Amino acid sequence: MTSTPQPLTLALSKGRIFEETLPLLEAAGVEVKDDPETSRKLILDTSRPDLRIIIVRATDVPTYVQYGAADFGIAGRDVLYEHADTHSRGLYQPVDLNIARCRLCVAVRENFDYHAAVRQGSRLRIATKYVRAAREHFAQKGVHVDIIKLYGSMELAPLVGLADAIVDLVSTGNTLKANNLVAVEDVAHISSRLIVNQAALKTRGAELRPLLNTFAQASGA
Ligand code: PRT
Ligand code: MG
Repeated sequence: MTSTPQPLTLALSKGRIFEETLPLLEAAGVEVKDDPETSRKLILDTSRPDLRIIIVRATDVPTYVQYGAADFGIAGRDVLYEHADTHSRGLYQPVDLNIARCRLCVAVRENFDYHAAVRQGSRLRIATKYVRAAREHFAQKGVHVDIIKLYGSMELAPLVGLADAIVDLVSTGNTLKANNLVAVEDVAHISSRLIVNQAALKTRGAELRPLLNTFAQASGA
Protein backbone atom coordinates (compact mmCIF):
# COMPACT_ATOMS: atom_id res chain seq x y z
CA MET A 1 0.00 0.00 0.00
CA THR A 2 1.38 3.43 -0.88
CA SER A 3 0.45 6.48 1.14
CA THR A 4 0.01 9.86 -0.54
CA PRO A 5 2.82 12.15 0.65
CA GLN A 6 1.83 15.33 2.49
CA PRO A 7 1.82 18.30 0.14
CA LEU A 8 4.59 20.87 0.59
CA THR A 9 3.24 23.68 2.76
CA LEU A 10 4.03 27.36 2.20
CA ALA A 11 3.10 29.79 5.00
CA LEU A 12 2.08 33.31 3.96
CA SER A 13 0.24 36.22 5.56
CA LYS A 14 -2.62 37.76 3.67
CA GLY A 15 -2.37 41.32 2.41
CA ARG A 16 0.80 42.68 0.90
CA ILE A 17 2.95 39.57 1.33
CA PHE A 18 0.35 37.30 -0.29
CA GLU A 19 -0.20 39.79 -3.14
CA GLU A 20 3.51 40.24 -3.82
CA THR A 21 4.14 36.47 -3.67
CA LEU A 22 1.57 35.73 -6.40
CA PRO A 23 3.94 36.73 -9.25
CA LEU A 24 6.65 34.49 -7.75
CA LEU A 25 4.22 31.56 -7.62
CA GLU A 26 3.16 32.35 -11.16
CA ALA A 27 6.80 32.20 -12.27
CA ALA A 28 6.88 28.68 -10.83
CA GLY A 29 3.74 27.83 -12.79
CA VAL A 30 1.60 27.75 -9.65
CA GLU A 31 -1.91 29.17 -9.51
CA VAL A 32 -3.67 29.67 -6.16
CA LYS A 33 -7.23 28.34 -6.12
CA ASP A 34 -8.70 30.74 -3.53
CA ASP A 35 -8.42 34.43 -2.71
CA PRO A 36 -7.66 34.90 1.02
CA GLU A 37 -9.32 38.34 0.94
CA THR A 38 -12.72 36.84 0.10
CA SER A 39 -12.44 33.23 1.23
CA ARG A 40 -12.44 32.22 4.90
CA LYS A 41 -10.29 29.20 4.17
CA LEU A 42 -6.94 29.05 5.92
CA ILE A 43 -5.57 26.23 3.77
CA LEU A 44 -5.51 27.15 0.10
CA ASP A 45 -5.12 24.60 -2.66
CA THR A 46 -2.97 25.39 -5.65
CA SER A 47 -2.84 24.11 -9.21
CA ARG A 48 -0.14 21.73 -7.97
CA PRO A 49 -1.56 18.88 -5.89
CA ASP A 50 1.78 18.64 -4.05
CA LEU A 51 1.76 22.30 -2.90
CA ARG A 52 -0.62 24.07 -0.52
CA ILE A 53 -0.59 27.48 1.12
CA ILE A 54 -1.54 28.24 4.70
CA ILE A 55 -2.63 31.74 5.71
CA VAL A 56 -1.38 32.89 9.13
CA ARG A 57 -0.65 36.19 10.89
CA ALA A 58 2.57 37.79 9.60
CA THR A 59 4.20 37.42 13.03
CA ASP A 60 3.28 33.71 13.17
CA VAL A 61 4.92 32.73 9.85
CA PRO A 62 8.38 32.01 11.42
CA THR A 63 6.75 29.91 14.14
CA TYR A 64 4.93 27.64 11.67
CA VAL A 65 8.11 27.18 9.63
CA GLN A 66 10.37 26.68 12.64
CA TYR A 67 8.22 23.84 13.99
CA GLY A 68 7.83 22.26 10.55
CA ALA A 69 4.06 22.82 10.35
CA ALA A 70 5.00 24.67 7.15
CA ASP A 71 8.02 23.64 5.07
CA PHE A 72 8.71 27.19 3.96
CA GLY A 73 7.29 30.68 4.27
CA ILE A 74 7.79 34.36 3.55
CA ALA A 75 8.26 36.92 6.32
CA GLY A 76 9.45 40.51 6.72
CA ARG A 77 12.87 41.23 8.16
CA ASP A 78 11.04 43.16 10.90
CA VAL A 79 9.17 40.02 11.95
CA LEU A 80 12.24 37.78 11.66
CA TYR A 81 14.37 40.11 13.78
CA GLU A 82 11.84 40.13 16.64
CA HIS A 83 11.27 36.37 16.34
CA ALA A 84 15.00 35.65 16.54
CA ASP A 85 15.08 37.32 19.96
CA THR A 86 13.23 34.39 21.47
CA HIS A 87 13.88 31.51 19.06
CA SER A 88 15.82 31.02 15.89
CA ARG A 89 16.86 27.39 15.68
CA GLY A 90 15.60 25.35 12.75
CA LEU A 91 15.09 28.30 10.42
CA TYR A 92 17.11 28.75 7.27
CA GLN A 93 16.90 32.14 5.50
CA PRO A 94 18.32 31.65 2.03
CA VAL A 95 16.98 34.56 -0.02
CA ASP A 96 15.91 38.19 0.28
CA LEU A 97 12.93 38.35 -2.10
CA ASN A 98 12.90 42.14 -2.11
CA ILE A 99 9.11 42.25 -1.73
CA ALA A 100 6.87 44.14 0.74
CA ARG A 101 9.58 46.76 1.07
CA CYS A 102 9.38 49.57 3.62
CA ARG A 103 11.47 51.36 6.25
CA LEU A 104 11.48 50.95 10.02
CA CYS A 105 11.55 54.52 11.33
CA VAL A 106 11.48 56.64 14.44
CA ALA A 107 8.54 59.06 14.15
CA VAL A 108 7.30 61.88 16.37
CA ARG A 109 4.60 64.57 16.48
CA GLU A 110 5.29 67.35 13.98
CA ASN A 111 5.90 69.84 16.80
CA PHE A 112 8.25 67.63 18.85
CA ASP A 113 11.96 68.47 18.45
CA TYR A 114 13.42 64.95 18.52
CA HIS A 115 16.99 65.94 17.71
CA ALA A 116 17.02 68.56 20.49
CA ALA A 117 15.63 66.00 22.95
CA VAL A 118 18.39 63.58 21.96
CA ARG A 119 21.08 66.29 22.24
CA GLN A 120 19.87 67.22 25.72
CA GLY A 121 20.09 63.60 26.80
CA SER A 122 16.39 63.42 27.67
CA ARG A 123 14.97 60.02 28.52
CA LEU A 124 12.45 59.19 25.79
CA ARG A 125 9.36 57.01 25.90
CA ILE A 126 9.10 54.89 22.79
CA ALA A 127 5.99 52.94 21.79
CA THR A 128 6.52 50.08 19.38
CA LYS A 129 5.73 46.55 18.30
CA TYR A 130 9.44 46.15 17.42
CA VAL A 131 10.95 46.03 20.89
CA ARG A 132 14.24 44.35 19.99
CA ALA A 133 14.97 46.56 16.98
CA ALA A 134 14.05 49.70 18.92
CA ARG A 135 16.11 48.76 21.98
CA GLU A 136 19.21 48.07 19.85
CA HIS A 137 18.78 51.23 17.78
CA PHE A 138 18.68 53.54 20.80
CA ALA A 139 21.39 51.61 22.66
CA GLN A 140 23.69 52.12 19.67
CA LYS A 141 22.95 55.85 19.70
CA GLY A 142 23.43 56.04 23.46
CA VAL A 143 19.90 57.40 23.94
CA HIS A 144 18.10 56.41 27.14
CA VAL A 145 14.64 55.07 26.44
CA ASP A 146 11.70 53.40 28.11
CA ILE A 147 10.05 51.06 25.66
CA ILE A 148 6.31 50.46 25.72
CA LYS A 149 5.21 47.40 23.78
CA LEU A 150 2.12 47.83 21.61
CA TYR A 151 0.49 45.41 19.17
CA GLY A 152 -0.87 47.91 16.63
CA SER A 153 -1.99 51.50 15.91
CA MET A 154 1.38 52.79 17.12
CA GLU A 155 0.64 56.14 15.41
CA LEU A 156 -1.84 56.94 18.16
CA ALA A 157 0.65 56.76 21.04
CA PRO A 158 2.38 60.18 20.59
CA LEU A 159 -0.99 61.88 19.95
CA VAL A 160 -2.49 60.91 23.29
CA GLY A 161 0.65 61.25 25.41
CA LEU A 162 1.51 57.57 25.74
CA ALA A 163 4.95 58.08 24.15
CA ASP A 164 7.32 60.74 22.80
CA ALA A 165 8.11 58.69 19.71
CA ILE A 166 7.22 55.49 17.91
CA VAL A 167 9.28 52.97 15.99
CA ASP A 168 7.10 51.73 13.14
CA LEU A 169 7.07 50.68 9.51
CA VAL A 170 6.56 53.36 6.89
CA SER A 171 5.98 52.78 3.21
CA THR A 172 4.13 55.66 1.51
CA GLY A 173 4.20 57.87 4.63
CA ASN A 174 0.46 58.51 4.29
CA THR A 175 -0.37 57.07 7.71
CA LEU A 176 2.17 59.29 9.46
CA LYS A 177 0.96 62.36 7.57
CA ALA A 178 -2.70 61.64 8.36
CA ASN A 179 -1.79 61.63 12.05
CA ASN A 180 0.46 64.72 12.01
CA LEU A 181 3.59 62.67 12.62
CA VAL A 182 6.98 62.86 10.88
CA ALA A 183 9.74 60.30 10.43
CA VAL A 184 12.94 61.63 12.01
CA GLU A 185 15.31 58.67 11.72
CA ASP A 186 15.70 55.38 9.84
CA VAL A 187 16.20 52.27 11.93
CA ALA A 188 16.36 49.70 9.10
CA HIS A 189 15.39 48.98 5.53
CA ILE A 190 12.87 46.15 5.44
CA SER A 191 11.97 43.58 2.82
CA SER A 192 10.66 40.04 2.99
CA ARG A 193 12.74 36.88 3.04
CA LEU A 194 12.13 33.31 2.13
CA ILE A 195 12.47 31.11 5.21
CA VAL A 196 12.79 27.34 5.13
CA ASN A 197 12.51 24.63 7.76
CA GLN A 198 15.98 23.09 8.01
CA ALA A 199 14.76 19.52 8.45
CA ALA A 200 12.41 19.89 5.46
CA LEU A 201 15.30 21.12 3.34
CA LYS A 202 17.12 17.87 4.13
CA THR A 203 14.20 15.47 3.73
CA ARG A 204 12.32 17.23 0.92
CA GLY A 205 15.13 19.18 -0.73
CA ALA A 206 14.45 17.66 -4.16
CA GLU A 207 10.92 19.14 -4.17
CA LEU A 208 11.80 22.36 -2.35
CA ARG A 209 14.95 23.51 -4.12
CA PRO A 210 13.44 24.07 -7.59
CA LEU A 211 10.73 26.26 -6.01
CA LEU A 212 13.24 28.21 -3.91
CA ASN A 213 15.40 28.77 -6.99
CA THR A 214 12.47 29.95 -9.11
CA PHE A 215 11.35 32.35 -6.35
CA ALA A 216 14.88 33.73 -6.05
CA GLN A 217 15.21 34.17 -9.82
CA ALA A 218 11.75 35.73 -10.27
CA SER A 219 12.47 38.21 -7.46
CA GLY A 220 15.80 39.17 -9.01
CA ALA A 221 17.71 37.97 -5.93
O1 PRT B 1 -1.94 43.81 9.74
P1 PRT B 1 -1.74 42.75 10.81
O2 PRT B 1 -1.81 43.29 12.19
O3 PRT B 1 -2.50 41.49 10.57
O4 PRT B 1 -0.25 42.24 10.68
P2 PRT B 1 1.00 43.01 10.14
O5 PRT B 1 0.82 44.48 10.11
O6 PRT B 1 2.18 42.44 10.90
O7 PRT B 1 1.06 42.41 8.69
P3 PRT B 1 0.92 43.10 7.29
O8 PRT B 1 0.34 42.08 6.37
O9 PRT B 1 0.28 44.44 7.40
O10 PRT B 1 2.46 43.31 6.93
C1 PRT B 1 3.26 42.19 6.64
C2 PRT B 1 4.67 42.67 6.38
O11 PRT B 1 4.68 43.61 5.30
C3 PRT B 1 5.35 43.39 7.52
O12 PRT B 1 5.88 42.49 8.46
C4 PRT B 1 6.43 44.19 6.79
O13 PRT B 1 7.59 43.40 6.61
C5 PRT B 1 5.81 44.45 5.40
N1 PRT B 1 5.36 45.83 5.20
C6 PRT B 1 5.72 46.62 4.17
C7 PRT B 1 4.52 46.56 5.98
C8 PRT B 1 4.41 47.83 5.40
N2 PRT B 1 5.17 47.82 4.27
C9 PRT B 1 3.58 48.83 6.03
N3 PRT B 1 3.50 49.97 5.53
N4 PRT B 1 3.83 46.26 7.11
C10 PRT B 1 3.05 47.19 7.68
N5 PRT B 1 2.91 48.45 7.18
C11 PRT B 1 1.99 49.37 7.94
C12 PRT B 1 2.73 50.22 8.98
O14 PRT B 1 2.87 49.49 10.19
C13 PRT B 1 1.83 51.42 9.15
O15 PRT B 1 0.77 51.19 10.05
O16 PRT B 1 1.35 50.30 7.10
C14 PRT B 1 1.24 51.57 7.76
C15 PRT B 1 2.06 52.63 7.06
O17 PRT B 1 1.91 52.57 5.69
P4 PRT B 1 2.06 53.92 4.83
O18 PRT B 1 2.02 53.44 3.41
O19 PRT B 1 0.89 54.79 5.19
O20 PRT B 1 3.39 54.54 5.17
MG1 MG C 1 -0.79 45.56 9.09
